[in-house]
Amino acid sequence: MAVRIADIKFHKVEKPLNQPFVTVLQKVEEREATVVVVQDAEGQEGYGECVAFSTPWYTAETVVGSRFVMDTVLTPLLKGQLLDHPTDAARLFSKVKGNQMAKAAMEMAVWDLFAKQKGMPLYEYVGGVQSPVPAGVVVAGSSDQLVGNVKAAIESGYRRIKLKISPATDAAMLKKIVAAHAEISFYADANGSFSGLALEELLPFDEAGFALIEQPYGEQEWAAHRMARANMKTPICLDESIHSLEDVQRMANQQAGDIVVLKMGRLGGWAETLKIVEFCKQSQIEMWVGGMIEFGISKAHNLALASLPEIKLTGDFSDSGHFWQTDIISPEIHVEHGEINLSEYPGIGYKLKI
Ligand code: OSB
Ligand code: MG
Repeated sequence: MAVRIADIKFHKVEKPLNQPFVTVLQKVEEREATVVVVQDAEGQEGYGECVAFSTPWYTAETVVGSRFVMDTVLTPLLKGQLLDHPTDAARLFSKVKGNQMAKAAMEMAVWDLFAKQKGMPLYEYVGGVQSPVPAGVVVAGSSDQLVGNVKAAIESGYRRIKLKISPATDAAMLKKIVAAHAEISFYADANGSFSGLALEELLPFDEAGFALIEQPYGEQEWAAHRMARANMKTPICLDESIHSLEDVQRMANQQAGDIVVLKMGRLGGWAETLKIVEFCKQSQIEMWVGGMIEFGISKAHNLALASLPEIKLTGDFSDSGHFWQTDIISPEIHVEHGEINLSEYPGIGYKLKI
């Protein structure tokens, strides 16, 4: 079944967060994103969301830069094309360097459209089986807010909580929080804030009881991550370091990590991500799906990814209401008893509401 990409449209979205999201990297108070709509000849629509931030604090891409690339570089490559398979989109984009978030937004919209043409939920179209998907939330901010925020998350039903850490974090206090909630799986995310020359700064966090520690060192600090992995009992998980299958292979070859965070925006879309899932399955590397303060279009794609049987660890899946007063999809995404039911409608299964 071939799909003609007859038209491509973009919508700018901008919303304040319910609460400022404060990490060592950035204070985010407002989120901008670009929604991509691809249309086939019959006017059926596929949706993607570009997850680049307003400024380049997490990856090098930005809202304005990614829009430029989507408009002037990627649209001419995709518009009017007759695609036999959704992987054709990534192939058409392959001569463009970098710009994974821009590519992913458009490529993911194409996957949604193919699933809709087949009349299948996207999660089934990609081979997913797990519904509901377990929910997971991130708790950031200063240490005096931490205890209360963790308590609130548990009361909302979350069974997996990610805490942001940095060298300034009191590891002994986190150890107490983790010990007080034996039924909860706690992850720690450092966003590369530790110095690769000072393993001793990180070691106190090895005693805190985290299920994993995410990205203690910078994106390119493979040797430091290898050192941490060799000297710690807590599994080391890489987020910012992973831009492609090649990076996952490097992690494996250099024994620089145990676990990979999958983010389709950072990886350029479904095609590259599915290659990584296959490699990790063969190499027995565990995976989970990460979030980036996303709106519902992106989250719906992420939920479909998390439904794959190879993905065993709980990802960043919070309720639409966690970050937003109102999300951009209908219905919104809801956490019930610590889980999210996947939509059974074709494609991502949510309507765009902007
Ligand atoms: O490092 O995982 C990260 C948000 C923006 C950019 C990077 C990260 C994050 C988060 C938020 O941790 C997770 C979420 O959206 O639920
Ligand atoms: Mg992270």
